Amino acid sequence: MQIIPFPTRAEWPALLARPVQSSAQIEQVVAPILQQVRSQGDKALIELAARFDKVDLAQTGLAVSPDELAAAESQLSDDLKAAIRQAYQNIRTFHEAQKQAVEKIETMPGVTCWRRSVGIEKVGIYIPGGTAPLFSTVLMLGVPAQLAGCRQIVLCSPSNHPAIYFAASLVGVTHVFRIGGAQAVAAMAYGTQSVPQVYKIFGPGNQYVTAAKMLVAKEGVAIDMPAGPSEVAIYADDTAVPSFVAADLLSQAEHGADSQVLLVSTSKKLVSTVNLVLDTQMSRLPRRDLAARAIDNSKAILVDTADEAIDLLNAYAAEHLILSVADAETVAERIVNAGSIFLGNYTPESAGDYASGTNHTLPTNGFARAYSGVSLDSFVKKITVQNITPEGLQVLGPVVEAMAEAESLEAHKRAVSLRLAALAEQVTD
Ligand code: HSO
Ligand code: ZN
Repeated sequence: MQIIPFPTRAEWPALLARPVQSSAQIEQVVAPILQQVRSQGDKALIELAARFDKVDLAQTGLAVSPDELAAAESQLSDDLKAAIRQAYQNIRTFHEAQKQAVEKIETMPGVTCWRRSVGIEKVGIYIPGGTAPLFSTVLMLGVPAQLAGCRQIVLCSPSNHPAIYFAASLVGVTHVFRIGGAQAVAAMAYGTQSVPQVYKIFGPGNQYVTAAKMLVAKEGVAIDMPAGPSEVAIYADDTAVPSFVAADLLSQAEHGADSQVLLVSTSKKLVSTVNLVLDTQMSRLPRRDLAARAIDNSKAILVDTADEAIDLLNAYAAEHLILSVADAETVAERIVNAGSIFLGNYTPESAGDYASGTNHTLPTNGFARAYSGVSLDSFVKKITVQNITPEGLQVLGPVVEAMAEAESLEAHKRAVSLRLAALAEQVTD
């Protein structure tokens, strides 16, 4: 891993920049796919699966049957099922606590306002195929959808891994389809003869899937967030255990050649030891080729002081931030830009990726400056409700009248004035 010793602040932006992804070309490929699915529905899905994935969906059917979903359980080891059930429970417990009781607020006497959370009726979850079957993502997206009370939860994945089906059953997914790629996003966005149309689409994917999500978002379908390559930043001092730090860097690097990892430290000794251990650990990984390519693009940055480290981490706005430093919790208080923070030597990112309870769908690419990760909120709309009594309108009405008049919106003013006049008449009657 490349070591950058003590860069100046002026050098930070270039050091922390993510590789630019040229989306225009990809959009040109994806737009006709969306169009084809929109106009031809299931027929297009079958044709595109044959062309891109070399699978015959006409033969298998687009939908995964309830029997096939139920059969997945018997194909998994008891240990894996127990682990998935525990993760499900922890994610559920953490997200359940995000529910807020409805609070009725009286802003003025007789003027009562409140907010009701309502689950988005129809949501779609995309789970990529690729080299790793991300069934953990089924839990991360399915659990909050289930808790939010989404009526239809549609899952599309080109992978038929039994753990994906088992997790889908646990979270109460209502429809599962064997569809992958941009065409899966199109199917959920527009609906086809078989696939129900949804209002919001979640989930990771390659550049084509991401481009498809961005395109349908322009047409009014909500999406979770624009997903870039996964990232981790680790801030470590001499209290950190080098082999743990190396393992955490590699756990992110093995996701893909475009993954981003960053090590920040005030300690030269720590950085050079991590670098050595990293090479040894990497050589033993089954996915070492992918990890090596990610590590090639990654940096270890030495800084002079803790304050500088914190400024640098806030400038980077990592998706995952591990603080392997003394008094990590106090340091964490000073972090204002990060998707999810992991404290101390015994909190690996993997814990959050799978099972501690927090969500692993997080803002990448610097989006953590302004976006949060997926939570229960991502699956609900908040509807405000208000109720004003006649007495309430008598105190609030003049405020509205004055403002409406000043905005030259006479009808707005009249909607109040007529009512105030009617109330005045009732009094004189
Ligand atoms: N680190 C990934 C999530 C994941 N890791 C799934 C393992 N499985 C993005 O947050
Ligand atoms: Zn991961």
